[in-house]
Amino acid sequence: MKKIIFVIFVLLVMSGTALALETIKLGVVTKPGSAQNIVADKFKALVEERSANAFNVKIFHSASIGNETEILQQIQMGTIQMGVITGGPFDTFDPLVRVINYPFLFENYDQADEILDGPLGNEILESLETSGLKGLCFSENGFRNLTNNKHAVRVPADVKGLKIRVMSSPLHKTIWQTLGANPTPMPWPIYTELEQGVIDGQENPLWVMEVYKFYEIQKYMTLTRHVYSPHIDVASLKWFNKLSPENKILIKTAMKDAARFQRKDNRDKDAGRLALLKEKGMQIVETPDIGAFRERVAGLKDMKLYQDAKVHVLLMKMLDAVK
Ligand code: EAX
Repeated sequence: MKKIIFVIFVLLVMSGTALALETIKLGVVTKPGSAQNIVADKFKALVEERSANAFNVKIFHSASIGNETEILQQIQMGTIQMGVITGGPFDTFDPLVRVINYPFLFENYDQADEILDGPLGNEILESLETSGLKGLCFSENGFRNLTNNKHAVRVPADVKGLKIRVMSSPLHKTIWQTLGANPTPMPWPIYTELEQGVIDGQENPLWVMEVYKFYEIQKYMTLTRHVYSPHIDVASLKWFNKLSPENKILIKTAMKDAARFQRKDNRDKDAGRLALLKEKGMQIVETPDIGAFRERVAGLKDMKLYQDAKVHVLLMKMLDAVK
């Protein structure tokens, strides 16, 4: 009997060594079914499979470990290893990220992919290292659209005085101030604030209106597509630097594959979402006067937000690249 117990003990120790299980904690603020969660779930599946379970990814969702700013701080410190975080809140960590959230920068998905997957996108990912973050790649929230509960918005004048929730980002606040709204920065989620009328509206891609059921509490939507909102998929630089060369490649490749998968998934579902939101009774302005909106915010590039030399140079390169 003693012998059998000893053999089982030895086998357990051996299998434990062979597996060398390492847990990767990954944070997102959104709930299952959201764009960020689709990236996270796919990344988990790929990494666990490709490492034969040497890595185990534990996803903390629905802001259970804090809002996006707080998750980024934990990643910087290395208390959690990874996150799929919306572009907006990076603004206060690294102003260079502001460049990709510039209003009306990208016209379509192809343009966004070409630039973000190219050298200009890479410049932003590399810059994050100064903030202790390893930028792996971009996945997407998508083009952001305005919703509100007061009236239909067709031209910038219709925005005047609307209380709009924005992400914690000086840029997003300035965009809406410039358009004449009354922007309030607030972390995600915001259903209760919309329901109780603390704010009149918000802006987000179509999937948010569906997954978070904003059609129940927001009557009007305008396809403003004012900002293309990527997620930046990041790891703790401290943690990432300690990985073996093979594991660095494993993590980076799995995240890139997950991001590619999610971008396609998001785009494939867009038309169906618009139909669903109409069916649910939202009044949708599909062709607002984009020219007028664009003109109102055209002066942003000359504002203080973009005056840091590095930020300004990159913005000019981006604006040139999308011409
Ligand atoms: O992804 O805070 C935001 O508006 C984000 O877009 C939100 O997390 C949904």
